[in-house]
Amino acid sequence: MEQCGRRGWPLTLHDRSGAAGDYAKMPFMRLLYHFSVSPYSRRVRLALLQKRVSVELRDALGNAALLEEAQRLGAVKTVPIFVEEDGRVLGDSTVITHYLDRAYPSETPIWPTSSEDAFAVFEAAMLADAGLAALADPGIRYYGLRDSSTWENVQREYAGRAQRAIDALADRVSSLSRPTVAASGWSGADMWIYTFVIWLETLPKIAHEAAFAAQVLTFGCTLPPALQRWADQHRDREDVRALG
Ligand SMILES: N[C@@H](CCC(=O)N[C@@H](CS)C(=O)NCC(=O)O)C(=O)O
Repeated sequence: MEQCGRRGWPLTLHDRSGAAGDYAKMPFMRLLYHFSVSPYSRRVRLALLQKRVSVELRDALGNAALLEEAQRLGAVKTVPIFVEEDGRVLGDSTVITHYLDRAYPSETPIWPTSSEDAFAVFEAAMLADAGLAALADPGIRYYGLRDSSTWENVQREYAGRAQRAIDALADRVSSLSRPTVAASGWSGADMWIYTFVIWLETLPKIAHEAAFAAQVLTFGCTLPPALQRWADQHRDREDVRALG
């Protein structure tokens, strides 16, 4: 069991990743199928902590049985997959977090409701999503096509898109007069940017053992110091530290 927060964070995230198949015998609780290093999954884990919604974590990375379970549940076969207490299943990080805001309205919103914050928050989330997809789709999903004669052009196009999104995020966080994108505080925008930055920082460290990281690095994108400095302000948050 992973304790969320070392100074009394009120939630527990139970990680019984190794125990696929035993669950029919247990009382049902909310589940999150996730990949420990995936920014899509990690942003949902931050959102769950913000909403103080407890889940049982099932890390499907490298666990064939759990991955099969997750893929059986989700029509488009991606993680994260959120399973409600009553067994209803939702995929897609953006959708899950919008659902959490509506299903658990008494806690701080993940997506701020004021029009003052909305523009910057949704723009930042879009840039993080676009940058991540421009690297993860061709760099991981479609990397098998790299021997195609058109690969160089495709790679240049997607690397350009990713870098423009990353640079735009650096520009946005540099112009903030506070640590968070929204005036109302930590929000989905910060979760989206932070988990993307951490993923980009992690790639060179794991490239020797993780093929996907080495593949993404062939796109040659760079992480501006402004984004790392922005992330520095959040690295010690209890919820961020609880991600491990
Ligand atoms: N739009 C989805 C994307 C999720 C996604 O791409 N997840 C990756 C893990 S990082 C995945 O499941 N990859 C497995 C696959 O595509 O087969 C979201 O926001 O949740």
